[in-house]
Amino acid sequence: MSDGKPCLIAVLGDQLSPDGAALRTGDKARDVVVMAEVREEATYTGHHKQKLALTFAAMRRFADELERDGWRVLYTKLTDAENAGSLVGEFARRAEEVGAEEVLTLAPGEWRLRETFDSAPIKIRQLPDDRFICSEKRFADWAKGRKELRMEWFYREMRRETGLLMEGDDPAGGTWNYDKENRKPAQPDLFREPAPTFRKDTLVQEVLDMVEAEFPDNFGTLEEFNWPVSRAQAERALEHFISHYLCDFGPYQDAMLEDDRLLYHSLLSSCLNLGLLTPREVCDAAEAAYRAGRAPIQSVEGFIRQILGWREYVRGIYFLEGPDYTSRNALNHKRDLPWFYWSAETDMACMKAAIAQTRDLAYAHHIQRLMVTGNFALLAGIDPRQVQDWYLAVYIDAYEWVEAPNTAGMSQFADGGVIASKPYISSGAYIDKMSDYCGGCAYAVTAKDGENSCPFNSLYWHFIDRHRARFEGNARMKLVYRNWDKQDEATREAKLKTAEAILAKLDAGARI
Ligand code: FAD
Ligand code: DLZ
Ligand code: SF4
Repeated sequence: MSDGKPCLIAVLGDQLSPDGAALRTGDKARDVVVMAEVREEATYTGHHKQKLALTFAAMRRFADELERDGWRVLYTKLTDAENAGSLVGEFARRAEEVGAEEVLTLAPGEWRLRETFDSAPIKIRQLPDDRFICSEKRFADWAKGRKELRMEWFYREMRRETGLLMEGDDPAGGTWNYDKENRKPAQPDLFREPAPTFRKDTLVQEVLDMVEAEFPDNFGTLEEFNWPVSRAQAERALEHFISHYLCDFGPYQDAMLEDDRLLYHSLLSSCLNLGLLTPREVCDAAEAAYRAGRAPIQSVEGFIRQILGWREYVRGIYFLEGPDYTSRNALNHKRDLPWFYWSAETDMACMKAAIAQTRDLAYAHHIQRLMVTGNFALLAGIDPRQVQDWYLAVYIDAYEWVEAPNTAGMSQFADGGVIASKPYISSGAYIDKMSDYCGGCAYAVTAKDGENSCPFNSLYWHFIDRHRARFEGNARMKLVYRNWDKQDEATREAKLKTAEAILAKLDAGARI
């Protein structure tokens, strides 16, 4: 890079941050930015149509912004005739065009691409992605020598290190974690400020049309597309969340309502994952609301924990555990993913609601992902690779570094307990407590067995029974096994028989 030759600075579709290390290192007067919409990235999974549209629209907008900022940008659109079809192919083509010998980029958020870049015929220098609060090295240092990794301990260290929500050496409000005060069910609130809307200008409309034309069979619909595609729109989304929803975020973050698909969630994950917002500025904005007395500690702490804690933690785990993480299957689950995950054609009201909103919005909130669709897949023994493929495809914010640990680890226990100390499973009672789905369901949540009983009820005990050897000794599950063993044999038999019938229906591709 020093002999006067230009360097190519590659900005990938989820690296849309003007102050990432690659752009910071580059020289506007000499270097050239390369950005490319390519089939290889558009098809490594069956991305939701809205995810494709958001990626391409945000990339185009960011390229415009870089040009306005004085960069020379070589941008390839998906349908350009000369498009090489892959990132490495485009880098090579552009390098030849400008006489560059080296490509500089932020290390991608996926092992797949890191390995591809390492073995590319052109030299690609991958700089550590410094858009996170905790670097990969920092996480590895923290993890070194620990017998067990737990998010809570990591999170407290991050609080101390960043000073976020700290009063000297103590946590603000006197407690590190306010989860116990949260977890409330919600009621519909007709007076709540509506979610912000983002104008579909010509650029966005062009991309939406292109996605519909090029990917007509991909999962999802585009009608309700309403995602921030630029830094300015992302700032507006953040501001709106802080002003109108943060206050109630904590208590209702686990709640689910049939007619309120978003509740008090921020919908900021796509902005964060694309790089339109930094995690630090989002945490700072939430903390400022607390300090100004505009939001209570339990909401602000709950929100900051998701970003400073969970988001940084799962990324650390993904890169610490290595490329084989996604192929683990600790529970030896082998069943195929039921077709209704793609069609929403099921009589289970909770599953139907979560999948239908996923199709229409490319969004479902954490508890829908974990305790509805994830819970069902785990109880039913679905192959975790297929479950991961689904989560990677269907959500607006899906990138492997964050999707895989959440799905394989937190949701499916496929990593054998690296992320979760016990499986996240529940019967229908939890869903009934946290949502209003069960009232309108074809199944009876109070029925424990029989054809009309809630499938989560019998599948729950089937899971407990079939995984006794693994979980019986887990201190956090002792009570559950005691409860199972207390039930008389006929009751247990009836539950297991009901579960077997449901699993047989799944295997036969029948509707449930
Ligand atoms: P909010 O509820 O408003 O939370 C605020 C922010 O905290 C989010 O924007 C997100 O950046 C962060 N956050 C919250 N929970 C997590 C978490 N568990 N891990 C990482 N960050 C978190 N999140 C993704 O960004 N991409 C994924 O591909 C993804 N896949 C998931 C798969 C499963 C099975 C599960 C259970 C969770 C997954 N999550 C994923 C985490 C979480 O569900 C989403 O981040 C969240 O629902 C996004 O909506 P929001 O922006 O409204 O979040
Ligand atoms: C997700 C995505 C898609 C759909 N398309 C592109 C693309 O055409 N060009 C690009 O540079 N990046 C794209 N991306 C984002 C990459 O897949 C992402 O950088 C990796 O998944 C690593 O996180
Ligand atoms: Fe879901 Fe069971 Fe409730 Fe139906 S009864 S909505 S399947 S939890």
